[in-house]
Parts: sequence; C-alpha cells; structure tokens
Amino acid sequence: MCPDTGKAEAGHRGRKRLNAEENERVHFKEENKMTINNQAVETWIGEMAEMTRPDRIVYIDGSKEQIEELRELAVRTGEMIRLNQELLPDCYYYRTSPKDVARDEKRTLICTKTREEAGPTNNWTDPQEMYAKMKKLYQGCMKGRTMYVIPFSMGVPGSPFAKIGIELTDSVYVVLNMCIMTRVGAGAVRLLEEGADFTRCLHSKADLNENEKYIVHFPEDNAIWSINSAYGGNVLLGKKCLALRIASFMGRNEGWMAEHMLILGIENPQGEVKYICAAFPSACGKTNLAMLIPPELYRKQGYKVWTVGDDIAWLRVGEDGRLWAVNPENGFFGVAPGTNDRSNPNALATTKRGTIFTNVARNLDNNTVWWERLDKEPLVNGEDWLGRPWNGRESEEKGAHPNSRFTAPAENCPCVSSEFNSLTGVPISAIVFGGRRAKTEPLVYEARNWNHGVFMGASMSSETTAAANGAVGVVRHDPMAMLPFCGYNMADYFRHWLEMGRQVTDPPKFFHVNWFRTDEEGAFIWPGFGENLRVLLWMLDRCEHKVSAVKSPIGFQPDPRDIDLTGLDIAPETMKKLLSINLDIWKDEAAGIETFFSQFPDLPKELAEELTTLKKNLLIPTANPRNASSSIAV
Ligand code: GTP
Ligand code: SPV
Ligand code: MN
Repeated sequence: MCPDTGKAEAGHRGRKRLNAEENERVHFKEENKMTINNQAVETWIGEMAEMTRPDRIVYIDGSKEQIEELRELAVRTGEMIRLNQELLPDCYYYRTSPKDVARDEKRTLICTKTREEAGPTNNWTDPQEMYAKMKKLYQGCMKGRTMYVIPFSMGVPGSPFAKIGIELTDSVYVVLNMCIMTRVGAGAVRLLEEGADFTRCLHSKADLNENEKYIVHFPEDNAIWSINSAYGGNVLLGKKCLALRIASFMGRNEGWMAEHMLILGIENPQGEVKYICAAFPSACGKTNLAMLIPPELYRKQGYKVWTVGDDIAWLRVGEDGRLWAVNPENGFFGVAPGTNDRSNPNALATTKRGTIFTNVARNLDNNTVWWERLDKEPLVNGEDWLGRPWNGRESEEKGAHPNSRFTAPAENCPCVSSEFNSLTGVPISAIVFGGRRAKTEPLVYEARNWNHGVFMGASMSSETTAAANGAVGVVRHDPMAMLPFCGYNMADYFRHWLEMGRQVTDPPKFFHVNWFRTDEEGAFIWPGFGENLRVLLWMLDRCEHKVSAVKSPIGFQPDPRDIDLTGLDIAPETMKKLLSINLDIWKDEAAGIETFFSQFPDLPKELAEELTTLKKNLLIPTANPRNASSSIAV
C-alpha cells in the first residue's frame, strides 16, 4: 500500500510506511510559511485544492532549511535514499516505478481550441473534453497528502526573458528537483505580487496508473496538467512542458523563440568568447557538448569552453540585430550512463554535491551510485535500478536504466559560464542542428543562408533513444529536435523561424553536424566528445570569414584540411569519408523529407523551395574539393 494515500503502491519499492505519529512530526518552521499576495494565484490554488483535496498545503520558498526538511521527510518515508554524505554531500537516490522511466510522448497532448492549431505532429483532444476527463482523475487524488506550492521563475527574475510558473504537486521528489532545475522562491513571488502572469502547472502522481497517465498542455490558458507519472520530463513541469511547449507557443505570439538547444561559449587564446547554440534530439549529446573539455593541444593554447545551458535556449532579437540567448533553467537533468571522467568530467564533477540520482545503480559497498561506463571496473556488490541485488561481473542485464539521470545544480559545474545569470543573455554566432545518423549525414556542413538553415533544421532526422518510451534506434524526422516539444502547429513554427530570420539583421550562421556516423562494423568513426571542438572551431572560422568552404548539393562543406586533426589518429581518407555524402542515399533522404513535409497542408513556401533546390542539386555530382571554381568566397 502507498503510505500516504492508502492506495495500491504502483512503484517506489522499499518505501516505508509513514505512521501517524511520524506524520505529525512533519512540520515546517514558522518562518517558512509564506503567502503569495496575488488574487489570481490564491483563487487558482483554492480551486485546485478543492478538486484534489490535500490534507495540507505547504508553500515552497526554496530555502536551505526547507529543502533539508523535505529531504529528511523523503528519507523517512523511504521515497529517497540518502547517499554517502562524505563522498556525495547532499546527494540522494530515487527510483521511479519500473514503467515510468522516460517521457511518454503518446500520453503528451497539446489541447488547443482546434486540432489544426496543434498540428499533425501533436496529440490533440478538445480542451473542454480533456479538462472534464482529468478533473475526474484529479478528484480527491491528494487526500492524505500534502500539496506543495512551488513558485518558480524560468530565467533570472527581472530578465526580459523570464517567465513565471507555479507548480502544485504532491511529490516531494518533484519539489526537490524543481528546486535544483528552476529558480524557486522570492524572485518569482515578488514578480507574482507585482501582478505577473504565470503558468498554472498542476501535477499529481495520483496512484501512478500508467493507463491514466496524461501530460496535457493548454497553451491558450497558459496551463499544464500532469497526472499518474513521477518521472522527469513528465512532472518537472518547468522543463519541457513550460520552457518548450508552452514557451514556444508564447514565443510565436510575442516574437521570440523557445528551442531545444544547448548554449556554449568558446573562449580563444585572446580571451574572446563566441557563443553557439545547438539543437540535438534527446540523448544525442547536448549535455556533453555543452560541457566539452578541449583536447590537450587546445587547452595548452588557451582555449576554454563555457556552459550557458545544456538543454533549452530562449532566443530574442537584440537591439543590435543579433540573436541573443538565455538558458531558462538553473540545473542539469542529465543522462547518467556514459558519463565518466574521460567522456564528460565536468558533468561528473557537477554531480558530486546536491544531486538527485534517478534510476541509476547503487554501490552497496560505499552507498554511492554507479552506471554503465562510469568506470572500467563493473560494480560487484550493487543494487540495480529496480532495487535488486546486482553483480556487474555476472549479470547480463544493465545496472542502471539507459535513461537514468542526475539532477544537478548548474552552480556546481566547473565550466559554468560567467554569463549564466546574465539578464540579457549571450549573442549567438552559430546555430547547429544535429542528430544520430549512421550513414546519411556528414560530420559537418553549413547552410547557405537563414532560410536554408531553417530547412536544414526542419528536415532533420535522428535515431530514437531511451529518453522517450518506445523503440530505440529508429530513424524519425525530428525538426529542430522539437518534434515532441512544439506547443503548436509545426508548419506555423517553421513560419515563425522564417519570420525571425527577417528580423535578425546580423544573423548567426547555420550548421549541421553528425557525431554518430558508423563504419562497416557499426563503430563510431568520429571520436566525438572533446574532439568535437575541432568542428566547432571550423564553424567559428567560417563565421569570421577566415576559411573558404566547398559547395556541395546539401550546403557548404569544409575543405578536409581546414578541420585540424593534429594529435588525432585519423587518416585523411577517414576524414574524407566522414565528410562524404552518398547521392543515392541523399535522393532517398530528399524523398523522405518530401513525405514528411506533405503532412503539413500549410507548409511555408520557402521550405518547399528549399526542397526543390536540394532535389535539383542532387542531380549534380559532388564538386571536387580541390577545384577552385567550386570554392566559394569567404
Ligand atoms: P537529453 O538530456 O535527453 O536532452 O540528452 P542530451 O542531448 O543532453 O545527450 P547527452 O549529452 O546526455 O548524451 C547522450 C548519450 O550520447 C550519452 O551516452 C553520451 O555518452 C553520448 N554522446 C554524447 N556526445 C557524444 C559524441 O560526441 N560521440 C558519441 N559517440 N557519443 C556521444
Ligand atoms: C529529454 O528527454 O530531452 C530530457 C529528459 O532532457 S526529460 O526532461 O525527461 O524530457
Ligand atoms: Mn541532456
């Protein structure tokens, strides 16, 4: 039985029953009691409480004391495990229900007034119908529980980019994660008291009934309702739900953009920093690229990489006509497997304090955490992500779930940018699109102009990953890595991108990358990770007109000699292979793009024109890189 509801326990194995006496001792210090002096806020909280019937309502101020009390509560109820506080201070461990381990795209809806406004790529139901259905599910679902009120800001409060939300939840795990991922408390409350509008976010884990799980967005009402999940993107409503789906809708109406992009700064030996945004689908390398450590050769020269964001960028046109970006989040919800001191030492360092680990394996020798490829030695005396005894030497199964995650404060990150809290953001020199493609996409190429860049993003495909429920490794179209995150009709989203291009008078350059090309044996050809800097530096050289490029049917490609391979064991032949495109494969690709686009009756004509150009270009043989006439001016 679930301790605080009396309902059947659908997950959280090993959770202790909380007796009435213990429950009594759960209290919050008087100074933590707060109110939000805003009639609309009070009315809404009252209505939601009326429907969900919690025993108590607790306002979250984000203070250290309150967070500590909630951690203690979670440990007492068995919801979380306190990890070794010497090795991992303030770190906790959490397991979700075994079937609640990733975003659930099938159960994620965009409920606009008309189906057309949500578009062909989103699940849609009439909002009134969905409200009615969900009200039934929410009825009394917080009985015996506490409703936590989390006022939060996406972006630094007071920044022109910032948006305010309030999440109501019955999950302590959600509260503690939101306190890492967003800016909770005073700043948001001040803006609310000044009358700021806010996104109404309601979450209940209810009884984790997977057949009644819904993550529903009502963009026209600035509201998000989520029920029957306790996993990351489904329940940390500031993240994908607000900062992408709702924000993309707001951005279209208000003239800005919400994108599934990392933001990084590259500092050159002269101390100049240039910023790049990159959109890759889930589990395709955003966190890793954002925290990249330059290869030794570059470190010695003085190159540095600074992390502004690893997942979401909000972009506006500055007064100078450039595109400026902020990261609306305050922490990282990163993929654990594969993170180690060679692949991403910065991410690993970020998780050493104040981090919540979800669905990784636990090392019982020292009460720390473990996941696949953390180190060379397999975990021997462990517990897998399902809580079963696990010995990595003997077990055929994985210790950590492939989508197991860490939630870590950005301030822990050794390479966090000094601009992380900037109110105005950072100016963007380049926008990069990319994904996992075994064969089709070359290592890198450049768009001819803004519209071609939009086409490049709109026609992107990538292999699916464990970040969402469903098959893994299936190639699907994922425009701008936003297929699961666009809060309105994707044809209108493309139109908005094109419109933004008309407003940006000093535009960034667009590039497409693929770190995941494989050889005949299926092994990755490009070493990736830190070495990706070599490709980024070529991009910046292009932005600064320092190198020429070669025309190809799909865009401008580097002269292979312009990507520095010093110190890498990559033969020039291999580089050529990485940059090559196969015209037959690309003809199929173009046909696939045409089919994908055909579902949008209202596709902007600019994209149809770009497709026509691509098809025309594919009949032309690839230019010889050494042929001067095919080089374009810098
Ligand atoms: P989300 O948090 O789901 O949005 O994922 P993400 O885009 O931040 O991806 P992340 O950086 O966590 O990487 C996902 C997986 O890809 C990890 O297992 C990484 O080890 C792997 N990966 C990241 N960068 C590279 C790379 O350059 N080359 C290769 N081969 N693998 C990479
Ligand atoms: C992703 O899937 O892109 C994530 C994880 O970053 S989640 O927050 O669950 O969406
Ligand atoms: Mn990530």
